[in-house]
Amino acid sequence: MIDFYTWTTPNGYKVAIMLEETQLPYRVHPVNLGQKEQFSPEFLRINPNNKIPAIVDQEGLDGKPLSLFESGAILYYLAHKAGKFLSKDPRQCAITMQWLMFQMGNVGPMSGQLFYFSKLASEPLPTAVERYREEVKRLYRVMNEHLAKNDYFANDYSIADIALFPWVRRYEALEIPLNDYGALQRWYNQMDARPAVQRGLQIPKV
Ligand SMILES: N[C@@H](CCC(=O)N[C@@H](CS)C(=O)NCC(=O)O)C(=O)O
Repeated sequence: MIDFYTWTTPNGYKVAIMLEETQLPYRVHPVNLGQKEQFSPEFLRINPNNKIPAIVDQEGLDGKPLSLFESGAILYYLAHKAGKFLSKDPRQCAITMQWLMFQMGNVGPMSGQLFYFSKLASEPLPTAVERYREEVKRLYRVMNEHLAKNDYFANDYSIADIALFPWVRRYEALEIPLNDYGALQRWYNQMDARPAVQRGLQIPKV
């Protein structure tokens, strides 16, 4: 059994979608970020970095409990455990990890900063909004160009697609017209049509 600590945000949805896709047994523990539950001593024992998602796999891979945070590491672990969505071929595996890291190091943090400066910041900072909007648009162009030549980020549907989808799904909140990026829109529709993706987007139920 996998204990899954999450909330209704893109990094949480990545793991929720993966758990639904793999059908690994799990139970959900909502961590209400609005109520600052990520700072509770119980949760800090699981993730000292006070962020969701986190998991505790009670069996691990060797019968011993394994506690993990950082969504990219969790996706990698679950792919290994389920034997799904990460190719065993070293070349394909490296390409999948490249796009997973691209999400973790670029699309997630830059979209997060754009959302903060355009929607949440208490004082308007046009230079920050401009900087992050241009960077996010550049990242959309990179994804679009790749997907113009490839059905998915790696060869087949993988943890790279699962990591990127919940972030690209924020395009409206970021005021980026997705239909300016035809191939990315095609991929988005394909992802959105997957039943496990839709189920994952309902977790946690709040
Ligand atoms: N790099 C981390 C980022 C996790 C993250 O930023 N989580 C946000 C929600 S999407 C969070 O829990 N924020 C609460 C906080 O920073 O206090 C990952 O991919 O797991």
